[in-house]
Amino acid sequence: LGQKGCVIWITGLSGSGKSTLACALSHGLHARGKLTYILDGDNVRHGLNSDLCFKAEDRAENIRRIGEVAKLFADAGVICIASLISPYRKDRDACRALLPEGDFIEVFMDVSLQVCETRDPKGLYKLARAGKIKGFTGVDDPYEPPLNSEIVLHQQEGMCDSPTKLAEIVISYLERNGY
Ligand code: GGZ
Repeated sequence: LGQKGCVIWITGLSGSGKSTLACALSHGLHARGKLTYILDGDNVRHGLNSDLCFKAEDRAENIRRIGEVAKLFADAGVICIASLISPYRKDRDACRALLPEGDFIEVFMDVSLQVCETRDPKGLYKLARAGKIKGFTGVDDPYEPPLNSEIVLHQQEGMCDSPTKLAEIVISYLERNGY
């Protein structure tokens, strides 16, 4: 294969652009002849993790399983892109600890709650504010921002870089680090 596997772990609030970045990243890497696989929280919750809901211990288990599966892909030489809110630092760090030093690359989508809520692509914040979804991250459930992410992608209202541009930032990190 001639390719070193790794895990790119994209964390951030709902609506921060995790899945969009995962997609753009995957396209950009394919164009460079790399093999990738996306594990998206929202998708994996329909299959492997369909027994889990959004209480803290279920989120922890969702993250743990995705971390373990991501590790298997990385072992196989694939660049595995995991995109899920993963609100708890402890759970993210446990996934990091599964991989050899350097092979877990955390990408923090640093987008304020206000911006995510303005975007509200699926109308979920609106439902959460109306009390129709309980325990929604950022509204009435916690999000612990990473303290030492390898990559932080800031996005402010009205100043959004295109997904391709954000993906290029991650790809140049990978290239600089031999992936
Ligand atoms: C947060 C929720 C919730 C609650 C449903 N809190 O933006 P989306 O819609 O498409 O992605 C979110 C997804 C979150 O799943 P994750 O597996 O990424 O979460 S975690 O890492 O915390 O396990 C959102 C939708 O599911 N969603 N209810 N209560 N997001």
